[in-house]
Amino acid sequence: MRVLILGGDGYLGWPTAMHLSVRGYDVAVVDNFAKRAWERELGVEPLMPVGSLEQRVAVWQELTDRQIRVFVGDLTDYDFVERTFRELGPDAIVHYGEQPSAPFSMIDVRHATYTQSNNVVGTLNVLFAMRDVARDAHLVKLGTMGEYGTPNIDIEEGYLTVHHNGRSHEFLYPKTAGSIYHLSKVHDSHNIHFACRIWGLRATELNQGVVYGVETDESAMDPRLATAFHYDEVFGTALNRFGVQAVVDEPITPYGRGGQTRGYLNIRDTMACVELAIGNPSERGELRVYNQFTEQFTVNELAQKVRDAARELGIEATVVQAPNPRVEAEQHYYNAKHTRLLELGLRPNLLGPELIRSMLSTIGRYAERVNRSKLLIGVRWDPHRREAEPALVGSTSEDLR
Ligand code: USQ
Repeated sequence: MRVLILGGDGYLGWPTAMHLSVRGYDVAVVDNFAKRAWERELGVEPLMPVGSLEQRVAVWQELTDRQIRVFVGDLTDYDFVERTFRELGPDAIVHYGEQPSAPFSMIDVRHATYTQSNNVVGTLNVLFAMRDVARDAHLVKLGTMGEYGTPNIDIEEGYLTVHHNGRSHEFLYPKTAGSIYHLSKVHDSHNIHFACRIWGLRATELNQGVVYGVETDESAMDPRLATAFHYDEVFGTALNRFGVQAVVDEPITPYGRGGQTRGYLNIRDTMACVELAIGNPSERGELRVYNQFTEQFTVNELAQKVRDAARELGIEATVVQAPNPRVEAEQHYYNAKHTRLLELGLRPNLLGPELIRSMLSTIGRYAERVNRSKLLIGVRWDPHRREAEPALVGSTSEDLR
């Protein structure tokens, strides 16, 4: 089976390429290395040194004798997208090729418009190229749980049936996204739904929660296969940041009241979910939606888990309730369904103390590389809002509940 991974140089794209390649899929990747340019712009770097895509592909071939083909180009260039799809004839297209950071999209108007045009136009090009030269391919698109926001009702997997004046209709679940980035994915969802309804394309959207983890089985085979793990405010996500903060003796920073609840999953489970989606393609004309996470936590709970695991390694981490740079609900109802991937056979790697300790130990090997000045960069959702004063909490477990 021929799989084309869009965004194959990224935190998830590269491990997915290796994961599928070693399992016998014929894998090709597309990337324009935009993420590396954004890193240079912000002066941030992944925790582990990450070789160029060409170097990593060469190391992979040396170790496994398996080839991963590379196409360098930009998804916002329609001719490139169509040419690549025509040349490769993919059975499945795994689409990670987007600007993935909420804070990046909120820096200013330039970053906001860039994020939406890059993500929405790139995905539209993918849909039109599928329509014209890869009609049978199955699109596996990385969506996000953040599309739904934090509504005061249960979150279903993709759709909601609305009963109104004696009639009912099934709609895409209403979206109340919390950043310009998350909104770009909402717009993608509507465009993909349209392409399935009108052109009969087949697609699966994986509405993923926050991913954590330093490595996968394949990236751990050799340091030269490492993936781009970030801890900075813009590209680092909650648990990954908390782990680095604990190791380098910087305060762990749940924002605001810390009751923000999100779905989380291990990077190894991302690989498994994508493989399950590829192996079970949707029908023609169907957009299937899976909520892709395995557990839900508040950020205070995560901070506490990291602090407790660090203590077992002899690290006394502190937790500081940092002023929230975002505008978001800090205490809210959250009950998101996530049964469909489990029904397909997903066996989750849950977040236990041993896993956090092993993450902290791996991070510890690279502690010298941490640039503390990038832990807080200062992107704010609304620069006109007054900040609350930071308060120190966290001396007891009770404080963090
Ligand atoms: N948070 C803290 N302290 C920090 C960093 C984050 O309290 O130091 C909080 C945020 O305010 C937020 C929550 O943790 O309430 C999650 O933030 P995050 O930075 O871990 O994740 P987010 O911005 O939502 O985005 C990440 C990925 C994105 C993906 C999304 C899935 O960058 O690509 O779509 O997770 S989800 O969150 O389910 O929408």
